[in-house]
Amino acid sequence: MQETINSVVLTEYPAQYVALVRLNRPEARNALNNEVRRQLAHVFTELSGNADIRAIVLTGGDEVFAAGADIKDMTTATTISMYQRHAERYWQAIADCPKPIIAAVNGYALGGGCELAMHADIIIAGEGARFGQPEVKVGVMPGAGGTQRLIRAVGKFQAMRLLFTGCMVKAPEALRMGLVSEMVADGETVARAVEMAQEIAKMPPIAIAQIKEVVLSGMDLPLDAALTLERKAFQLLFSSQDQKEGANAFVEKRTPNYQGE
Ligand code: DAK
Repeated sequence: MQETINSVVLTEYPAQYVALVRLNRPEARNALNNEVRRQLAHVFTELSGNADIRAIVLTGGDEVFAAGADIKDMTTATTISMYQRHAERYWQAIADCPKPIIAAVNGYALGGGCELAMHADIIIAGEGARFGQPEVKVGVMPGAGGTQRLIRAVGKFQAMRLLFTGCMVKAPEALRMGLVSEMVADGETVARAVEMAQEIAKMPPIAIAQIKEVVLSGMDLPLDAALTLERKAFQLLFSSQDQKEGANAFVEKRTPNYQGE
């Protein structure tokens, strides 16, 4: 089944409980203009509230994941027009998505494209993928979390190298740096991401959502507060039917069937 939201962002359902969101602006190398951002936000808001979806794969094209914000739009942009755009609302819809997001990256993930990939929870890269934050080369800097998410992913010294020079790193190096979760052959990126999404979709959805919330919220808290958050979320899961199902299935030596309740 394929549902076309419209031309620049497509949503497919390649397996039960799994949605595949695909950027579709190949003529501009999937550059993220306002319409792409708006549609992405719409799709992620819808999927966030859809109980039939337990994992989301986000991808671009075979040659380019996304070449960043639309530089052509920037030639006439002013401070006020950038402010009034409030693009952060669109990005926040992705950041707030409680479901696991797996980015399947082929080709270039640059600038806003790299920032988009970093909104995911897991990044599967094709061997030919390239990551970078080249905003500095066009006179600006990352504006959608690139400085903050990159330093958290790879640490100060790699982040500064990428941010100051705008250089690209190929998938094997990105994997070593911690910017990529797994590297596969270029032709297998989406299939592997969907396979992993299916694996995650078999897990108890409330536990998965709690893991995501605690990891992302906890990483910026003092350790004591983060550990308290973890403990409370752990205790909360004992109210779920899925917790009983998981424990009973183990004891009865059968595969658990999680309902998300
Ligand atoms: N914007 C607009 N058009 C782009 C584009 C981009 N980022 N990237 C490519 N295109 C267009 C090209 O202009 C060209 O269009 P035509 O000339 O055919 O009209 C077409 O796509 C094909 O591009 P190329 O001929 O360059 O294709 P190649 O395969 O040779 O090269 C490339 C692919 C991805 C290596 C190259 O296109 C490239 O270097 N692109 C620019 C990469 C880049 O510098 N990205 C960073 C952009 S700055 C914000 C949040 C975030 C941001 C800003 C604000 N707010 C919250 C407010 C982020 C900023 C950025 O990302």
